[in-house]
Amino acid sequence: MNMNFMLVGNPGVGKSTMLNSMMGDLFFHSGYSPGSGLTYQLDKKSVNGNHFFDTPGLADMKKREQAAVAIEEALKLNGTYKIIFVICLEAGRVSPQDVATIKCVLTACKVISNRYGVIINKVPAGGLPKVRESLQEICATLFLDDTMPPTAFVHVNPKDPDLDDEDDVFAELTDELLQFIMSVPTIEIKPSDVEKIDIRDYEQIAAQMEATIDALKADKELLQKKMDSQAEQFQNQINTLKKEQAEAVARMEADNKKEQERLDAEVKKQKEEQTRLQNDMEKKQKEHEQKLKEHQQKQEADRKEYEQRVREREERLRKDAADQQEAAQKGQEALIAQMKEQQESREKAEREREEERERDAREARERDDRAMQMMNAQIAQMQRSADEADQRARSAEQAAMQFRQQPPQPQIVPVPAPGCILQ
Ligand SMILES: Nc1nc2c(ncn2[C@@H]2O[C@H](COP(=O)(O)OP(=O)(O)OP(=O)(O)O)[C@@H](O)[C@H]2O)c(=O)[nH]1
Ligand SMILES: [Mg+2]
Repeated sequence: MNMNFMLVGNPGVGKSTMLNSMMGDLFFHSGYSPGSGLTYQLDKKSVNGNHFFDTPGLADMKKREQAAVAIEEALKLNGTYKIIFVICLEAGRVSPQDVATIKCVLTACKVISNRYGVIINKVPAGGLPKVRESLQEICATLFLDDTMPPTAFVHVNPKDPDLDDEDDVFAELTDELLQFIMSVPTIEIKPSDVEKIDIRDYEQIAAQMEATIDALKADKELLQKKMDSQAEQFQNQINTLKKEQAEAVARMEADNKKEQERLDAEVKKQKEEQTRLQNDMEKKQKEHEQKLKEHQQKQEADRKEYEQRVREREERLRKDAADQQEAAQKGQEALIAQMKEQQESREKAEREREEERERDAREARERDDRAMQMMNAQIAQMQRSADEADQRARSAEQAAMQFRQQPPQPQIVPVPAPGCILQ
């Protein structure tokens, strides 16, 4: 369940620091701020679905109106609240301003009644035993006003020396404080439950409270009476809460029982469904197994048949291959023989051509030789003819010379017979 945690208190009491501790980190600004409050308007943060509201205090006169609006706004956010007032004692005494603040808020939102908590914060270590001892007396003064329903949920929180006047310092939440916050009663608040916070008489209420507190302190008998009556009220509140708690537990147990019965019925139904499904599944499984077996048998038969076909085909192929190889072998041999034959005929033709060429060459040489011989004979003949001509020329010349020297006497020369050649 989402919870609205709302801390209300006067400036500087440590609300922002405490909210940070509750949320586990520095979400809100905290610090030493003399004069007026550091938180001056409603500040909201959420963690894990829970909402945390930091509100300003009403004691700051200048910002009181703004603070009242902020508190009212936080109360009107609708939901389940844990409302905790944070106060500080002044010299061990309740501050009239703190009482006035609680009174103003409880008056504006009556539905809260006594379902709220009070943390007496920053109690110095030295004063702790005394404060715890006189807690009843402190409560008697705190809830002095009869119009203010007293709460039994009051917690004393010691002062942390590490936080003294520090700014934005984170402090771990102590187990005691956590337990107290968890124990504070919750309250459902609707916006319609919240009236305007009336701050007109704030100072007057505070002054009146101060006077009454002083008077009460002086009148021991009255104080005791107040304490006794409050003790009774606290006891009643605790009894009421216990009763409520017991009723809530009983309601929860009844709801749980109902839920358990519903769940049991659901489980039974589911078990039946499961058994039915299981039976169906087993039946289907068996059918499936049978089908699978048949399928496997068929597959086995198919496989064998296939293997047989493959074997036959392989055999056929092997035979075909052998036949083809043989044919190829023969073809190759025939081709080789043919090539050999062709080669031989080529060589023969070549040889014949060679012989023919040699014969032609020889004949040509013989022809040349004969021609040469004829030529030489002709040259020799011509040489001889030339020599003879030369001889004849020389003879003619000699004869001419001889004729010039001794001209021949005319002689009668017989006429040669026809066909004789003159020399
Ligand atoms: N010693 C000590 N100082 C504390 C404690 N808690 C808060 N402080 C200091 O008190 C001062 C005021 O604290 P806040 O958390 O800012 O108080 P507040 O109530 O948010 O104040 P406003 O926002 O001004 O109204 C800071 O310097 C805190 O460090 C505490 O437990 N011990
Ligand atoms: Mg603050």
